[in-house]
This record gives sequence, C-alpha cells and structure tokens, in this order.
Amino acid sequence: MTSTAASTLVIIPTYNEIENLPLITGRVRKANPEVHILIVDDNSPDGTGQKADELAAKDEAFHVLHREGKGGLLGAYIAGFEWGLERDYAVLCEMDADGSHAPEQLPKLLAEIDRGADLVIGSRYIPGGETVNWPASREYLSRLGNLYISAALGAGLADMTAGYRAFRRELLEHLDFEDLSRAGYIFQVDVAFRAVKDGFDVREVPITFTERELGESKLDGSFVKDSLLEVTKWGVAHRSEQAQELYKEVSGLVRRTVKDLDVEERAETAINGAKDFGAELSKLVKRQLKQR
Ligand SMILES: Nc1nc2c(ncn2[C@@H]2O[C@H](COP(=O)(O)OP(=O)(O)OP(=O)(O)O)[C@@H](O)[C@H]2O)c(=O)[nH]1
Ligand SMILES: [Mg+2]
Repeated sequence: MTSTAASTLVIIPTYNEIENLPLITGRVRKANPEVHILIVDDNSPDGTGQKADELAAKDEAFHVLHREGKGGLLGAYIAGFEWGLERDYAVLCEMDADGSHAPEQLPKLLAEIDRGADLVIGSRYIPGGETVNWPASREYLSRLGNLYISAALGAGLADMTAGYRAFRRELLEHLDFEDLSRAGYIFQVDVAFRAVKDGFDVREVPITFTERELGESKLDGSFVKDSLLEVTKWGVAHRSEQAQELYKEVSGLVRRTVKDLDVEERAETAINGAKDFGAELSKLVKRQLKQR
C-alpha cells in the first residue's frame, strides 16, 4: 500500500444502486484498505442512501453525502469534491457504483499519482485497456467518439470520456467547477482538457471496463451527439487551421464505421448515432469555418 492511499478519498455517486452498493464498497475496502469512501446519493427512490448510512455506521472511513434529488453526475461529483477538499485528503478519485470501474485496479491509478501525475485516467483505449460485455454498437460509438475528441482537441489522450480517475487536490483546487460544461457526460472531457491546457501532468493507465450486471443505466441516448458537438466547438476554437482537415477525417471515419456496422445485429443505435453526429458535425464545422 502506498502512502498516497492513506490520504485518498474515493467518491462514488449513486442513484438507485442498492444492489451494487455493498458489492462495490466491499471490493474497495478489500483491495484498498486505507482509502476513505464517500457515497454521494441523490435521494435514490430504492433506498440506496439509507443502505449507505447503515454501512457508514459500522465503518469510520465510510462517509455519505445526501443530496435532495437527482441532480446529475457532475453535480454529485462537485459536491463530493467540495466535501473532500474541505477535509485534508490529498487525492480524490471518481468511481462508478456499478462495478464498471474495478476497485482492484485503483492501486494502479494511485501509483501514477505517486510518480508525480496530477490527474490519472483509467483508460480503455491505450494498450492493455479493454471493455468487457459491451455491445459492439456501444463500443464503436465510444471508440469513435474518443478518436474524434482526441483529434479535435489534440490533448494527447486516448480516453477523455472515461470516468475512472484519480486527482491530486491541487488540480481540483485550480478548476472552476461552476464553469464546467454540463452537456451529457462531457465534463469528463472538459476537465481533462483544461488540465492539459493549464500545464498539469495528465496520464492514462490501462483498465478493464466491465459493463454493469445489476441495476439500470442512467444514460440517455442524446448524450453522444450533444457531447461531441460541444467538443467540436472547443476543438474549432482551439485549432481552427486543422478544422477543415479534421472534418474530412471524421466524416470518412463515420462513413467507414457505419459501413462496418451495417451487418451487425446490434448496430442500429450506432448507425443512427453516427449518422446524426456526422450530419450535425458537418453543419457545425461549416458554420464555424464560415464565421472566420
Ligand atoms: N448521485 C448521482 N449519481 C448518479 C446520477 N446519475 C448517475 N449516477 C451514478 O453515476 C454512475 C454512472 O452512471 P451509469 O448509469 O452507470 O452510467 P454509465 O456508466 O454511463 O451507463 P452504463 O454503461 O449503463 O452503466 C453510477 O454509479 C450511477 O449510480 C445522478 O444524477 N446522481
Ligand atoms: Mg455504468
């Protein structure tokens, strides 16, 4: 166990995760006995918050923050970060409750913080990283999205949408939470991009991301398009000269992916998502370029 683990807070946002809660916190405890846990529950109708209180009553390194109602993942993380920054944690981590982020891999993230990183991202898309039990359509969209984001922003990161992360407190203190983008889950990209731009040391370590087995997803279909359009705006603003070239690359990529997926049984979502995205992106990039 590293010295970092002793001053580490793992923030786990929950909304209707009553089955997953004891499993995930048990695994965190077992694999990382020194870290503290903070559950941020948004008044889950299934009683996750009360269950968390019961677990916290037996464990002094287990904390619970109750919020009034479902306020989204970014809001839950901001509340969790603020809670942790008011105390003396040196490292604050993000982890999903549904088992997608393996607590057994947390030491890998923390080891990179020990080696000097300010932000460590558990990446699916660097060598050694993988996704398990994701439908082909979802993996295509995620990979395509990340290829696009990486090309658009030029931040040198392969998985900027990933939500398994460790932050050194100084980076969180530097960020203006109120200023972060709220479209979809795009705040994850926004945070990583700001960190890179502002000169922080951002690294990726490979992880195995496993699709949830229990409980329901809170993800809604529009997030892909919303998120990528948002990134396009930043990318165009940031790297205007390359935008035209980039648009060509991306539309080619979308066309190739759609072609590949045509034969896939579960690909309908991906095809529609990619088409929508391609069309919106095309309009947006053209508009942006015209304004210059
Ligand atoms: N507190 C809080 N937690 C949330 C909210 N929305 C999602 N979460 C939690 O955030 C984590 C990620 O949400 P998921 O529904 O798993 O979203 P996802 O991982 O993108 O989607 P899946 O692939 O279906 O798992 C889980 O631990 C959720 O319980 C929210 O509004 N408030
Ligand atoms: Mg999930």
